[in-house]
Amino acid sequence: MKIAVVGATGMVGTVMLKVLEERNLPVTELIPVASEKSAGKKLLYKGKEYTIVTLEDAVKMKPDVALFSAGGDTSLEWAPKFAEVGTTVIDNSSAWRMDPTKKLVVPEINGDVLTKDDKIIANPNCSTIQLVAVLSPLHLKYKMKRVVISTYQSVSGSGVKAVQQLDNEEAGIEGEMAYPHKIGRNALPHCDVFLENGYTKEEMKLVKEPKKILRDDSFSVTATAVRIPTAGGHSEAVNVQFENNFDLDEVRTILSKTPGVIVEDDLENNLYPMAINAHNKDEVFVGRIRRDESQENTLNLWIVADNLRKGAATNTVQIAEYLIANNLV
Ligand code: 11C
Repeated sequence: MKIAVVGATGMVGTVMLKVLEERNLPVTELIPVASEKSAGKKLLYKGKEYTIVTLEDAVKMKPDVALFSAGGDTSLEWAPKFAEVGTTVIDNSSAWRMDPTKKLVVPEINGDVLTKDDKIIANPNCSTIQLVAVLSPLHLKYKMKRVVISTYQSVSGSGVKAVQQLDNEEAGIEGEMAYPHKIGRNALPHCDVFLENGYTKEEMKLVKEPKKILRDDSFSVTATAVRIPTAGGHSEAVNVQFENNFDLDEVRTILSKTPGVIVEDDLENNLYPMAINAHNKDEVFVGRIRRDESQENTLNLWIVADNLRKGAATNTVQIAEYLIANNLV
């Protein structure tokens, strides 16, 4: 399998290479792709040196699969060019997610929607992936009516410049600002850009993407997305009202049997999911599982995952694995 990684030197691209290596995909030829500035430089994959190439050269090499993490504009321009030469693109940007002709996939939930004809496949937003990983099995059992989400998102979700801003602030160094305000010792109710309706784009991703992945728009969602000074790992407080009543022990059993989900919920031992523990892990962690006593059939949850792994690189690689395993590529 000839696999290209577009944006190979970026934050998510670097993790994609790591995950590809760890999960041992049948890569016969790796094509690392980056901007003109990085072209010609070398990078290591499984102990072997590979030369970084430009997008133009990569298209000519006709990879079987291209994992894209190079931003929405690059994806809009280049994903169709790869698709034209027969490459299956799995794109980590927001460019294609809500396009009705493209699939938005978390393989454990809706991998079955994929066919050989899907040449551009969208990877959901990080905050969405960890949310639906936990909500999907509960929705199947109890049917969701309304979901209220508050996120606590790490600076790594905003990219290298934001990680640098936090590092600079912690070291007391004046530097370039990625955010309009200080992030250290702060909480910014501002992830991605503001839209006409007063919500941020990140909040609206949480409203729209779960409905597409779960193939159901009968439930309603509202969200507030907040950036906090954690280096990696997004956390979410989730309040979910179901049509049907539930039993808390049954909820725990369902979640503990869900592939890719780990229940951490032992109050006596102060065990609950934390960003610091989710770092470098591929699973989604859920805890603080409790009944909302103010409203019937309603559950409160705390959901945490490594936003660069299951939230981005790992899910993208898992889509590639699914395609390979089902002879769809
Ligand atoms: C954040 N979720 O943490 C974003 C990062 O739409 O793929 C990923 C943006 C996206 O700000």
